[in-house]
Amino acid sequence: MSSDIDKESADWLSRIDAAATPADVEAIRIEALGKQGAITARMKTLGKMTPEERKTVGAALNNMRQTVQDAIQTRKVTLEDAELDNRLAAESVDITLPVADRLPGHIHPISQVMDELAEIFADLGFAVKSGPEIEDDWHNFTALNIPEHHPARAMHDTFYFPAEGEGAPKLLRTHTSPVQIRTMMSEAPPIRIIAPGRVYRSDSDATHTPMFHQIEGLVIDRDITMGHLKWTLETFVKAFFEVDDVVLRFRPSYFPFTEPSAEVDVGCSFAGGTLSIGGSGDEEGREWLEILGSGMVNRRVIEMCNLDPDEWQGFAFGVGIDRLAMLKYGMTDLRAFFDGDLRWIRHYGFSPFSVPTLSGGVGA
Ligand code: 2NL
Repeated sequence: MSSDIDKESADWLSRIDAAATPADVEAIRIEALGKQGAITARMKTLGKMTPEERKTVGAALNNMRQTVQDAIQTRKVTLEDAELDNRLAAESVDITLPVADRLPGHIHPISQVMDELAEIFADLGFAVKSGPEIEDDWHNFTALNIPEHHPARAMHDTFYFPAEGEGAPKLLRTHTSPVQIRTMMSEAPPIRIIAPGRVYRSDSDATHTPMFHQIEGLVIDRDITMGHLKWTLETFVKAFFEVDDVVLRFRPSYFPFTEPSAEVDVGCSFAGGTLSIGGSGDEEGREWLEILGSGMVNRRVIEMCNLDPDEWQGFAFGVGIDRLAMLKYGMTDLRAFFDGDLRWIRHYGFSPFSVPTLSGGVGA
């Protein structure tokens, strides 16, 4: 009996040894040790044996079962390892292939220009400030020396919210000046800030959208003069357009919040159908292009912010970001900025991986 079992055991082992794949080994395992397997069947015969027989045959059968089980496990691992080695040897990754064309997304020109402006003014010591887009009448108008029923309010085609009880209704800010007002109210001078952000006016055509972007700058300190304003704007325009021979023209103007006020034009040329910044607009073949409004902060605005206008003065300016982007990067229709057309953003957008944003920086 025992030699019979030894022979059967040897047969299983040689079949296991001859198995060529893990699947072959699995088939043998089912044949031998499965529920209907040959060894399982033989184990079931133990119950009908005498106790003496069971002792010897049982030990031999258990021994066979364990040996076969171990051999199957070992052979399976060996064959699986071999299969993996073959695959690793046969398969290869061609790392010279181009990567799959995943859309990386683009930086919107407005974000790009805002980043460029923040970078330029950071070099000049300005901090970036932001504030609410839903404003109250006082911060948007009154504090800026635009009293109620003043015709200057009509200059801004303001979006008002429905009135809530007493008092003036809330509105969508028409400029980012309220951010500067809030800063003057909450921080002690000296102040050097820029306030970029969305502003709203009820206006819509090829050059006006009801929402657009503005950046305002404000400096409040002792003994600030128009000379500081001129140098700051000149340095900013040179850095932004990356042109050295920039000529600015300060044209007297009126804003309720500045006195004196100046609109600023930059000399440029449209020769060849494209805009190039530089030179004096008074030269042959050149023109003046208005780019921003500015002035010395009206002393009434300083007073309104609880500062003494005899101690603190400053300058301020306001620039349309969308227009700056169009001038620098050559778009012609402002409305396309907000259409969300992927073809437009792929053409005019910027790579999120291209740093730094400016070639030069401020060369002051
Ligand atoms: C324009 C004109 C300007 C300001 C904005 C300003 C802000 C405060 C006080 C005084 Cl808190 N002024 N801002 C000053 C002059 C002009 O913008 O035409 N922007 C496109």
